Amino acid sequence: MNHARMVSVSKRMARHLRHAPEEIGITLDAAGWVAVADLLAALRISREELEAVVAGNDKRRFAFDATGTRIRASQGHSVAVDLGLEPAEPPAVLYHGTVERFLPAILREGLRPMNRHDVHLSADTETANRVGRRRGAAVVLVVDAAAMAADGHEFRRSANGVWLTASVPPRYLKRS
Ligand code: HQG
Repeated sequence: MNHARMVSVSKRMARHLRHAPEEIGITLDAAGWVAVADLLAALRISREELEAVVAGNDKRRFAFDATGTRIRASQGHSVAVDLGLEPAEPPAVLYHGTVERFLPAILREGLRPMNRHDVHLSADTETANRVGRRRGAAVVLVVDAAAMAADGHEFRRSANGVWLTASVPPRYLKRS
């Protein structure tokens, strides 16, 4: 499969496994899983193509279950799913990539999950920069995750290494 086709299938998978399963007639279970056979039929791709997309995905966005019969997105959902992730102790500092035009609102009301379930945070500034750049000139915010955890905020880590939390009040944020 060439690169363009990999990206195109990956984008369709992200859309349907996170946001709009009904558009292709699939249903996610409570934890976000769908039968691989159903996804293959709905996307009209082969198992080999699916495996190539999952293995070749730059962010490892998708994961098979232990038996390889089900697949889900590892994070980023807007539909209601419970990924079943256990709370985990975050690194002392986490990062969030955004853009200048959102800063006044973010510094006033904190980071909110917007359309997704959780605020997405990165363990390194490079990743945060990349996330911010999707929208323009990236601004990286430093999150005092140690203080948040000490104050009782819960963090979870997705299967592909994204740190998730419900919200980040402004007092834990500063510009890098
Ligand atoms: C901003 C991609 C105004 C926030 C990435 C962000 C990530 C606020 C946008 C993953 C705000 C939400 C998630 C507030 C937050 N006022 N704006 N109070 N609080 N925002 O896409 O973090 O490629 O839902 O800064 O790599 O950009 O899809 O979140 O700019 O890991 O796998 O509101 O999506 O991964 O945007 O990105 P998003 P995000 P994938």
